[in-house]
Amino acid sequence: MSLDRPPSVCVVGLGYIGLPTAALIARSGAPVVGVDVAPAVVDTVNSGRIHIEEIDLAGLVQGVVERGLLRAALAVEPADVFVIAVPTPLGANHVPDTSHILTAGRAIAPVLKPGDMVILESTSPVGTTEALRDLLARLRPDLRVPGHAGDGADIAIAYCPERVLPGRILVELIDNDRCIGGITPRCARKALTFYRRFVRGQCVTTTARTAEMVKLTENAFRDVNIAFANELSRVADTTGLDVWEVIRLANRHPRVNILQPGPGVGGHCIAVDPWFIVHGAPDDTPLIRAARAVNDGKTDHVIARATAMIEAHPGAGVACFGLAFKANIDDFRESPALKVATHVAARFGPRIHVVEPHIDALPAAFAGTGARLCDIDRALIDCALLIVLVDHDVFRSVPLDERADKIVYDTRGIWPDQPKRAEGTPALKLAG
Ligand code: SAJ
Repeated sequence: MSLDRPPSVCVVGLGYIGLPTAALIARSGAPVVGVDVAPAVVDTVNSGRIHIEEIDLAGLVQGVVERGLLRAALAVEPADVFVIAVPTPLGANHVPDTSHILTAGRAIAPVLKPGDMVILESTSPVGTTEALRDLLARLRPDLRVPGHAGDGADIAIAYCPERVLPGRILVELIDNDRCIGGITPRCARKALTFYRRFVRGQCVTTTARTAEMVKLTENAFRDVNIAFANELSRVADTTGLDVWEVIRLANRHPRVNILQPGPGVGGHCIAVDPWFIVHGAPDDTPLIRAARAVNDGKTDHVIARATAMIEAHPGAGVACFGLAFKANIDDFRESPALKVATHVAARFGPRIHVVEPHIDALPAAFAGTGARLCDIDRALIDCALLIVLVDHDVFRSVPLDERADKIVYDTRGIWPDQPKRAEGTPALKLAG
């Protein structure tokens, strides 16, 4: 890879991270081939369109495709830099599945040449980048790989995780600091030079193993913090306290920053990544395991309280507000809200009205339950019981006069002004 002309780049995996990353690299002037296993994804991108929902991504992709800087393909092509951004799901028994990374490595190996660089971005168990290095060494014994050949290596290999939030991906890919882990310091430096093409945040170099652990640490920390908030919400349920007020006031301490309770932890990151650490150190991670159990247990707790509330008001219409795994997005992966709503729909059927602004038909999980999808205005008219499962902005905006007489189970604390009933009457507003 020469320093004067832009490197040619091959991004393997055009998902939530790969496609925005490929588009930003292309916009920096480096020609990019984006590779994906799904022909529909390849066709969509080559037509200048996108297959995922992300703010500002459609215009960016259309622009770089029209300028001939981004092209999608089904097969890996020769390039100076290869970026692997493929899924790393959890397999059975919470065992990380890195098979997609190794498949990408096998696809890259035949087209590798001296001077090339391979960067792994997928969230990975510690040691995965070295395993990728060893795979490339086995497949290409003619190439000297880093860590096996001192600084005389023919190729560079690095690990650089992303830390973006859906809905802010393009902003955060540019502005967030990047932790860049090299198999050797020379690899890290070479990767840093590459990321400087489109990253404005601080680029900090370290070892590949450290960078792998940094990514897992960030998400495991968040999971433990959320678990603490969820445990506080259960204590509040038992003691009749308002957990939202307790956390809001505790966080006024200059060194306290407790996150928010919810109906559990969803998505394909926070609920998944902690298990990568547990898998690597099963006897040393009781806290991380416990946090996972608390967060998953919170969903069961919400199901039990919602069920009790519905049973205590026979015949009343019930509105479930939200199915997505977090606010203001349309992603339902591992969504605790979806688990709660489908559970009460299976139990109470036609009484259940689902309000989810990001869809126009109920997911298949509701088939046969009799539950219906309805808009927020209809739900506020037809339903006496409101269960808030997602903190979409549109739900926050419901004024008190439209819900003052409702019985509310607010698992997200979006309506702090919801009146509390005097002792002895059914709880008007359950804590979390
Ligand atoms: N949640 C709570 N309470 C909170 C915050 C979140 O219950 O106070 C829940 C959300 O409702 C959701 C889940 O946790 O169900 C995950 O939400 P999230 O806000 O953590 O969103 P993710 O998973 O999309 O993004 C996280 C981010 N990691 C950190 O903030 C440390 C993001 O920066 C990562 O890039 C992303 O994981 C990832 O891809 O790893």
